[in-house]
Formats: sequence, C-alpha cells, structure tokens
Amino acid sequence: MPMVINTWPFTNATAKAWSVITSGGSSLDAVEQGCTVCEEQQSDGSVGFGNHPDENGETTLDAMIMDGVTHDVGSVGCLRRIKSAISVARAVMNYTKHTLLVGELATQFAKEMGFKEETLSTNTSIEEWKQWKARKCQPNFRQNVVPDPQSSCGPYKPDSSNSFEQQPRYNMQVNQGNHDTIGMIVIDSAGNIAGGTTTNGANHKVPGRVGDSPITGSGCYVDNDVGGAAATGDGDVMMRFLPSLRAVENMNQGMSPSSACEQALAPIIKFYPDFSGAVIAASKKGIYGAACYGFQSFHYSVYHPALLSPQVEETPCMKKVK
Ligand code: SD4
Repeated sequence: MPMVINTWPFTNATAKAWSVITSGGSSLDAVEQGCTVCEEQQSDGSVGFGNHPDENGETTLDAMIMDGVTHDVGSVGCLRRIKSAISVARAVMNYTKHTLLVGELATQFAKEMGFKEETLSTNTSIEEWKQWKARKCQPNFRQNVVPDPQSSCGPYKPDSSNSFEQQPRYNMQVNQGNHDTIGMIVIDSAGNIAGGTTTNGANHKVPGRVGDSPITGSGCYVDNDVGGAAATGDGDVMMRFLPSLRAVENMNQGMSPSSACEQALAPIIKFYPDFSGAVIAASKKGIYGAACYGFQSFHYSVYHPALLSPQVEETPCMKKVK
C-alpha cells in the first residue's frame, strides 16, 4: 500500500511526497521533494537555512536519503552555504560511490554538481546567536573545560583537574524547537521504500558537529523486504544506538511498528534516562506506528489511500524513568 509518514506535523511535506507517488513518481523522488518543502519553509526553525546557529553563528545542515531497493545511501553532514541539503545528499548517492560527505568539502562537491552557494544565515539566526551570546552562551554542549561552560562563553580549554564527568544533557524538551527534524518514509505504488532526513541540527552546537540525521541506521533506515524507520530528538545520544536500524530489525523479527519503535528506544533509555527522542516506523505493508520518550507526546504526519488529506497523529510517550 502506498503511504507517506514523517516526523512532526509537517503536513506540507507529507502532501508533497504523496502527490509525487500518486502521480507515478518514485519513493526516492517523493522523499527528496517532500523534505525539500520543509527546507524551503524552514519548518519549525529546525529544518533548512536561517536557524539553529552554531557557536560561531553559522547554520549548517545534515541530511540523508536511502533507497530500500538497492540499499544505496547518500548523506551530508555539517554542509555549509548550500540550502538544499536533501538534494545534495541525493547527489552524493547518484554521483559518487561514497555514502557521507561533510563540511567545507561537501560544499565544494555540491558546487561542482551545480548547487548554488549562498549564506544560510538570516536576521533570525543572527539575532538568535546574539541573544545566546548575551546569555553567556547558555545553554551549550561543552563539558569538562575551562572557563566553566555553564556560566561562560569560550574559547575553552580542557580542564585538566576534571575527571571527564558526563554532565546532564541539554534538555530538548525545555528548549522547544530544538528537536523538529524531518524524517520521512515513503512507500510508492510499486512497493518500493525510501527514507530520508534533513535538519539544521542542534541549536548552538559546537562547530563541526554532525548529528544522527545523516547517519545510516540512526536518522533513518529502510529495507524493501521489511519497511522503514526514522528518528528525531537528541541526536548525539541517539546515534550511539542506531534506533532506526533497530526498529526495522525489530519489525523483521515480527514486532508491530509501534512495539518495534518502543524497543528501539529502550536501550537508549537504559543508558540515558534523561534523553528525549522519537522513532516512526512503517512496515512494507503500510502499517505504521511510533514511540517517543522524554516529551509528553509526539506528533507525526501520515498520508495513505484511506485519507483525503495528510493527517497528524499523536502518540503518548513512554513513561520517564528519571
Ligand atoms: C540532531 N536529531 O541533529 C537532530 C535534532 C533534531 O529531531 O531535531 N532531531 O541531533
């Protein structure tokens, strides 16, 4: 059954992807064009240009696209000065034998492939960055450095007196708007499955940071024989567990999509009870579900033949263990 499912209430992206597959397009085209809508509309400030500046005030982008038929993947991490990250990811898949290109040299590749170089900063992102500087760079992602990152901006140096303690995590729920990456799974009329993600990552990240979204098996994973899954949330933690791969493997073992997502999050909760994130999954038959942790509830968007327009569904999150 053809269908589209994506994280968060980004129904314009859902509708675009659906229009692609219902007019005969492939699931890969649908993922690319659907995610592009979010990049252009700067959905919730978490996708595309002009938001979530890093410590230096620059916005950089992470994206991936995966083909469930061939298992081919293209990804970009920390992409600079190119707006259409999902299309650059597709270009990595189409025009190289690599999987992931990062940073300035990913930009160079994109330019060679004909993408336009332009700033990803806007008045909004510059203002956001200035306010963060005025708040003494709070919150941030540093730990075990001097000066104390909980009260000072950098430049930082290692704190040699410190024993590398893990500091409490940056709470993505408190910092609303820091977690709305789009992850999308599409099944087209031929039954072919594709998935993708695109995001500007974590607000005030350390320059050079790449999150979970462009990592195969973490941000997204698809397998035509089983289904697909995509994740959103605290990527620095999530990418240590490959939750999308786990969700697809769980479905392969016979779990329902919802249980597969819950069980994909369980190992993360065991180690990081203060993390927040969500996973969506769809089986190759178009049965879908989601699970979340650390938010009160989680919204995702779906479109399938029984609907006349994209629908937002809500799932309550698993109980916090801490
Ligand atoms: C990241 N996972 O870069 C992303 C952030 C996000 O929904 O918003 N995810 O960590």
